[in-house]
Amino acid sequence: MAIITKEALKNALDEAQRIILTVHVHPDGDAIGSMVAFYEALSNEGKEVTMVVDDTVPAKYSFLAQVAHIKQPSEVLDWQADMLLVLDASTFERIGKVGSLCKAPIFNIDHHISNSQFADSLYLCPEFAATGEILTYLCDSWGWPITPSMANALYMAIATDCGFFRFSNTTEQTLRMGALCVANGAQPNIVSEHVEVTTAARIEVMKEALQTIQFFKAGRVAIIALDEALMAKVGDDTDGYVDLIRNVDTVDIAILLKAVDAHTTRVSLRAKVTDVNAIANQFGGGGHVKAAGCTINANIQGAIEHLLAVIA
Ligand SMILES: [Mn+2]
Repeated sequence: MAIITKEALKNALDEAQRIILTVHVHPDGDAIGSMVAFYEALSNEGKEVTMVVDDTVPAKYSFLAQVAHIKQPSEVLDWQADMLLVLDASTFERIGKVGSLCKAPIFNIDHHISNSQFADSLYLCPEFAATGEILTYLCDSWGWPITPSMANALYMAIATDCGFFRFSNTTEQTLRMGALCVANGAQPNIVSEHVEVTTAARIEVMKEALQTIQFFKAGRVAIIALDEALMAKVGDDTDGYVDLIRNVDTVDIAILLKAVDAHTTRVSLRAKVTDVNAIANQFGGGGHVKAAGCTINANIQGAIEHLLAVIA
């Protein structure tokens, strides 16, 4: 493993002809926006690029033209490449089957402080709010044109990872990179309309989810729990649930629990003050200081007990 500079990354990209691009499973706005934007940028540089994700891509991202080119692993006919470029994923496991199917040298561009340094070459910027912010910065500093469709994708990537410029990871540079996207043709209202779209059915599920909210530790910790029955109605799109509790005045740590089965619970942690990356680390997970995730081998009630035991 080597930590590389942006110059070394540029040299490696210049030399590579065939590049396979991938992102983490359960792809979010940053993962998808970053991947389609860099797909276009690398294609414009004359590269032969394949995008692959070992998961379904949520339909709300399909307004971005290049999303139609994203393949499932079973659709990739040729895994030979000069480079497997992994965006926004912090561990080898997070790229699913792609990691075993592609044997090319792994390059990783990421912003997770918990990055496990799994790649052969890592370009890591933990102070950046989004992988999309890194890519906007790279395109700008390398003089790579940012087309209107790239700008929309990069804007979506940045905006979705910083709560549309509201979270603590939003820096002066985050706003500058967002502004650069808009200067190059990104349409913030169009991105918001697609990404924040909801349905009447989803609001009905949210009504049920609201009933599960519990407060602990004098209101500093709030938990919203989606049991197996609710998860079946929610599907993969669990965006927005943690937002129902994170803005409560007394709440520091907002936790979304998602039942996978009777013995497994996925946990999303958001904080105003506490280092939730450290909490997630205790269960083998991680992420960012103010936003992290993990999986606990227990049912929802068990997960609540485990979490409350490690939260001061
Ligand atoms: Mn990200």
